[in-house]
Amino acid sequence: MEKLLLSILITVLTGCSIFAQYISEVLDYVPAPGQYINSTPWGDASSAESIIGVTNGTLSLGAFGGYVVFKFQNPVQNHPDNPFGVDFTIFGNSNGLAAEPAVVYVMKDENNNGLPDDHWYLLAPSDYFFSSTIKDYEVTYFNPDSEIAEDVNWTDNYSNSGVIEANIYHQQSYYPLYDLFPDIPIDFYTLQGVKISGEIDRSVPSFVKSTVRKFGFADNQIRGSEPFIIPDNPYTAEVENSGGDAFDISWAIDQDGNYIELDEIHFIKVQTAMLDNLGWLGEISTEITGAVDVEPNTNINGIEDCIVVKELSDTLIIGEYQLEVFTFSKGRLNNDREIAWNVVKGNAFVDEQDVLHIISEGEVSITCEIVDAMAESATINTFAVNSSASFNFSVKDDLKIYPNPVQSILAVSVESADLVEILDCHGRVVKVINNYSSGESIDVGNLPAGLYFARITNLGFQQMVRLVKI
Ligand SMILES: [Ca+2]
Ligand SMILES: [Ca+2]
Ligand SMILES: [Ca+2]
Ligand SMILES: [Ca+2]
Repeated sequence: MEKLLLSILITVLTGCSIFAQYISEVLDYVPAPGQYINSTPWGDASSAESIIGVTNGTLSLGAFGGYVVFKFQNPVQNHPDNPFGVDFTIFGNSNGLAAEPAVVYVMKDENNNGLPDDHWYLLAPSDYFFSSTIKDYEVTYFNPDSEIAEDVNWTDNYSNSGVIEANIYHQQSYYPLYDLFPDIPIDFYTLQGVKISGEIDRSVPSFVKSTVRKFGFADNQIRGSEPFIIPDNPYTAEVENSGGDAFDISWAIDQDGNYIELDEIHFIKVQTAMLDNLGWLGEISTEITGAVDVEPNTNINGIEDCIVVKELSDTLIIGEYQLEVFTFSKGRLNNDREIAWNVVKGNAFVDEQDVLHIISEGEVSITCEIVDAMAESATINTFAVNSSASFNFSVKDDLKIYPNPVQSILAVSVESADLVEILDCHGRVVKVINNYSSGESIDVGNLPAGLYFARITNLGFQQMVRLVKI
């Protein structure tokens, strides 16, 4: 009789799924500098504790590289019956307009000592395969030694430098204070991880937007509604079920980028993945409010294929542009799928090598879909112009060419580059420099005056910078 009662009780309890598993312990919190750091409630030592047991905590990770490590009471299962393959959800405070993406790593306690001293595996996000993603990025932040807000200087391992800008809304020091973070060196410290580049729309200064990424990032998607144990489908744009950011342990890759099989994980690390700013909103810094372990539920199904296209700048010179497109099955790269491009608006076409040819000025809107699959199509929008007069290009701040404008000799602020190309305003390559090394002179004296681009390729990472020849 007792046994029967017990089994009925268990059935009722699991049927109701009332045992949501929340974060049980935060094991490490190392923020990067940021406007919320050293202040309550988002950036002091108690902020780390605020995400335990809830979904409405307040924890800022600061700018690029800042991270938190946490665990649940029980390991998180990579259960085959979890909806959409999703094993856990992390909640942030994204409103769908200002994504502040963080990448997520998982660890299995392989040596069974209860400590996160084993291997971290990255859950490869949708943007992992873009040429602009840097997998070994390192930033060193320098303490301005000020009790009030002051710009924090940084340098990176690609010879770039910049600042985390102080703003008028947050007046405390942005560099982690020794009293609150005694483990962070006082003078400077280095954070390393995966850096992604997302487009920031600054066209309306009072309304700066950071594009929401497709899947695999924290502080990216809007939250939904309870019960939080039923996750969003990460392969659809719509916010389903709990919303927030859904993660599948099966996205884990090893150091060589190969997918690995993990049956369960014990530790999760969330790390800010962008180094950029949102105008008056300040630097991009991930916020975390909690996390929930997902439970198996075979009644919930949805599409599991997805296509991801790298966005273009919001304004482009008429010319040719290599597009980057990747297809996924259950979030794992599966690039053998047949795809189809469709120009919805504008005088343009995409060739068989996925090169976009823009013929004339105006709005350009293109979609791409997987042929013969249930998957949402991807859309890219841009605006084509044909003269420098109407061209408003925001140069990415982590790469410089100088002098600019240039009369004859220019150089690129990188230690080295596999390839530097100069393109004219029609997208034609007019000069090529292989194996560029730091300080090397590039002679453009013989080019007609006008607008050009420098395209720098290094370690598979590519960037375009506008160049004016006078
Ligand atoms: Ca899974
Ligand atoms: Ca946020
Ligand atoms: Ca361990
Ligand atoms: Ca969704």
